[in-house]
Amino acid sequence: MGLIRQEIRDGIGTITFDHDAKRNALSSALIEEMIGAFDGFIKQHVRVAILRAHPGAKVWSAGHDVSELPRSGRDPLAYNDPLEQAIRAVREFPAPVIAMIEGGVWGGAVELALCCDIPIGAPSATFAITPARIGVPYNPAGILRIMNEIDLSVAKEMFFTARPLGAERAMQVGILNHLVEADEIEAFTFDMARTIAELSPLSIAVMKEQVRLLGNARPLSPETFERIQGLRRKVYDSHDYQEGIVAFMEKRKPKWLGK
Ligand code: YXS
Repeated sequence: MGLIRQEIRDGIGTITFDHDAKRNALSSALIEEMIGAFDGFIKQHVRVAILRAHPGAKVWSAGHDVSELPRSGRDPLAYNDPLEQAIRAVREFPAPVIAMIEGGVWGGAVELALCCDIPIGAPSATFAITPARIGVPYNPAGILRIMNEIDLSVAKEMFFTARPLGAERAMQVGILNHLVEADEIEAFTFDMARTIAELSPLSIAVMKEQVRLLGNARPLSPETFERIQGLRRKVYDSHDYQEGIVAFMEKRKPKWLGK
């Protein structure tokens, strides 16, 4: 069953999340289809990609598929986790990726949206970073990427409250480049895509890769790396990590013990 729909027209590649039954949760199957679509866009020399949900969607994506979060003892957001692979696919795609956002964006899907090059939202767009809801220790690469995209104090508020941020606030804090009425967002997005598609693809591809490489340029001593890994292991070996996932699956509030 297709979990995404994809289309190429006039050098513009569109990927539409198509798994409303699971609120477009970023399962490994959906991510595999998404990465396959990006690979196809590269072969077809697509000039710009658009990542979206259905028109009028209540949920753009519910984030990582909680049922696929590894149980105890393993890093829940390791380098080869499907969500990390999806984020790398967007960041390394050799053309701009526009996130056209209607509806709620949850958990790791916020990072996916932020890693797109040009986020455009409708008034229905909301953004909630939710590891604290699930008991997951977000990964260092993801934290750094979010720190690079929004003010540190706003990022901390989002991590520590797990509360959704509305579209207006998302505009104020730099999560969105544009806030466009729902009945205009498609025309607005495709107009921008057409503008990009008419410009030099090589120049744009190299500028995008330079921004990615320069954005990653923060030295991390082995000691700091080991300290971070130790902190993370403490969480994903904990009771609370298990409890967060089980509570979600049982549709009840988690009982956190802080250990
Ligand atoms: O009960 P059924 O089988 O119909 O399935 C339900 C939900 O279980 C399922 N679903 C998900 N399944 C796996 N992973 C998810 N993230 C997920 N979200 C939803 O979809 C079916 C319909 O869900 P339901 O009834 O709750 O829909 P709704 O319209 O009432 O509410 C939509 C949401 C998005 C507000 C609600 O589903 C929700 O709060 N979902 C969880 C959002 C979330 O906390 N995501 C973070 C996932 S963990 C993650 O991304 C990172 C690891 S981290 O946490 O570190 O950021």
